[in-house]
Amino acid sequence: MHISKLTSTEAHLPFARWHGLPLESVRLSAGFWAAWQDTNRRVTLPHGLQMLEQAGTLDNFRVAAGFKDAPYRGAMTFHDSDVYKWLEAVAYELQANPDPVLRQQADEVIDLVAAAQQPDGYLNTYYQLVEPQSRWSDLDFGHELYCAGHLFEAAAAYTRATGTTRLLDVATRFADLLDATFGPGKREATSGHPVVELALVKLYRATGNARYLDLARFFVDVRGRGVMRGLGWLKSEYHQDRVPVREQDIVEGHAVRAMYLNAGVTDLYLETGEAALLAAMQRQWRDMTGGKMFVTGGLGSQYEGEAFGDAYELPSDQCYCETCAAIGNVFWNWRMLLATGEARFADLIERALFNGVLSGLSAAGDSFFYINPLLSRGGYARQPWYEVACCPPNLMRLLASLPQYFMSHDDGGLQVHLYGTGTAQLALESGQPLTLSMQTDYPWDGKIELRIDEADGSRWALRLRRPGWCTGAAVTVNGQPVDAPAVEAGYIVLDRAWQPGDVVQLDLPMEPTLVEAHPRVDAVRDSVSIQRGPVVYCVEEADHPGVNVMDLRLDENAPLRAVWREGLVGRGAMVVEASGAVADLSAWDGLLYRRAGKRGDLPLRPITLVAIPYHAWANRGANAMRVWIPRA
Ligand code: FUB
Ligand code: ZN
Repeated sequence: MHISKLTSTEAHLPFARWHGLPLESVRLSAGFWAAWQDTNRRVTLPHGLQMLEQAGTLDNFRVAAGFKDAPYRGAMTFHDSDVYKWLEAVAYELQANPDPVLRQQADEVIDLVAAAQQPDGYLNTYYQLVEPQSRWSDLDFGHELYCAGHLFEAAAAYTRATGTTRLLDVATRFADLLDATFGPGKREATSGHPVVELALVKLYRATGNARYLDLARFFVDVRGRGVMRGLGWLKSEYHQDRVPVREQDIVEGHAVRAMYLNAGVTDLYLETGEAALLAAMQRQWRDMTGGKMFVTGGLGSQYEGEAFGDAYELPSDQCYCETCAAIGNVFWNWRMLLATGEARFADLIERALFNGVLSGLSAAGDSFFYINPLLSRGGYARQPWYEVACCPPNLMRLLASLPQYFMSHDDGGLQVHLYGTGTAQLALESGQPLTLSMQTDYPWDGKIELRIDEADGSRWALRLRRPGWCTGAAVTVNGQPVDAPAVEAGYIVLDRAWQPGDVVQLDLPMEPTLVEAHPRVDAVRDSVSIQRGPVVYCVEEADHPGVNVMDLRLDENAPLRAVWREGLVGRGAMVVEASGAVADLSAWDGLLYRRAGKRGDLPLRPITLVAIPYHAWANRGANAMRVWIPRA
């Protein structure tokens, strides 16, 4: 199918199997994600601006611009990136919902950023204010290229949203300085924290300047010489610098760094078609999903280095699971999906979004988790902001740009990856509009209705993702069951001449199920977690008063019941009730170890377990919580 007037940054990538749609063409109007987007718009974005002010992050730009005389605020070299991510989030928001107040606020911030830039294009308020003689002296940890990357992403998004180039001009001046400084025969080194790679690709797409793509490729090529310092017991692998990108087989080191690098490497594949890059990505993906990913889509098993651990090292309590790592997982998998057209990547996007990403944000939208454990003994609460505030504005930009992950297209038709109530409005090359609406209560209900509102009657394939968690998907077109529909790479393919008024109904049965982990995952052996559709559940203290949730057991043979709980954490949610028990540990009083008794000799008191969506935990106080529950 030929869709015209595509201006998305992902449109028509030379080596993409599928192409992204312009952000503004897909709109979520009601239901689960629309409510989160609304909270992001009304609460989280304004809160972010207030926090950037309070933390002194904006003042750093005022001081660097000479508007104010004060010391640099913050303990890190990379606070500038929080401003850039906020601006990027605002750009996506403005693209969908022009808002003069928000626009004015963002323009004022952009004025500050522009005023802080040095005449040669350099921009980093930490180095300008604290170590002016030390530019590019600590690429491993200085984060100058990291901040530059976030600036480039914001600039590309803001220009697309508003048509103004003020921020883009700042970005290209800085990128030109990078181009003059780094490269073959120049400084042959790269950043200890990736992101500049994917950002330069975005800048290339926004400007058409191929030097930015070349520089992205250089930063990928120069990586992997084992020269970076590492952190703690992690050596250069902490920075993904142990082996060259094309030879890497495993995910290792700092999880956010790994995800951002892989997103950039996949971008490079999408532009160049270099098979070795995609092959390395496929190997890493298998390593990650085969042994190093939490059931929530969270990443990072170790506090030390916020890093991936060994295969099957997936501790529920001491895991890291930084919100940014789950978001990075979405970024990378989106690019893998565009590159391959395989549903397993969209499945993973969905897993991360509903679970390990969303747990990072409170239901009210104004406090955040940085670390997302799968087990808490209590006392762990979201914070309004952090000294290292990378996660909050990352959530803001992801939520504001969420519709772009719902659909894609190719010459043969449209693909639907995520489900939610809303519309897609596209212009076909015939000049006719193509309008689709989707109606669903997903993720609480698996029934999805898609209606073709406007079409030109041409033949094309509508592909609907059949989620990996789903067995027995059923589909009808205009009320007629489609028996044994064609399924390709995880997508149900409906290939026909579509007419206005055509209705597709997809039914994804959504029974609560128990999930177990590979037997080598020591930390959760003999335990199960509850999942319903894409949503991972947990048990929280608030629903089991007077009971220590660490003593809960689940009866795997009893049925699970999904029950709608009105008003749960504000919006209401489907909870899952299960039969289980509380273990009586009185025989253990005063003991930590003892001669082993018989398996199952603990007295058990029956109880009904109430499991809530994992993403909704810790909204009723700093409760104890666990995702994995020992079997009774
Ligand atoms: O180093 C920049 C960001 O801060 C990382 O991505 C996060 O893990 C946090 O350490
Ligand atoms: Zn973060």
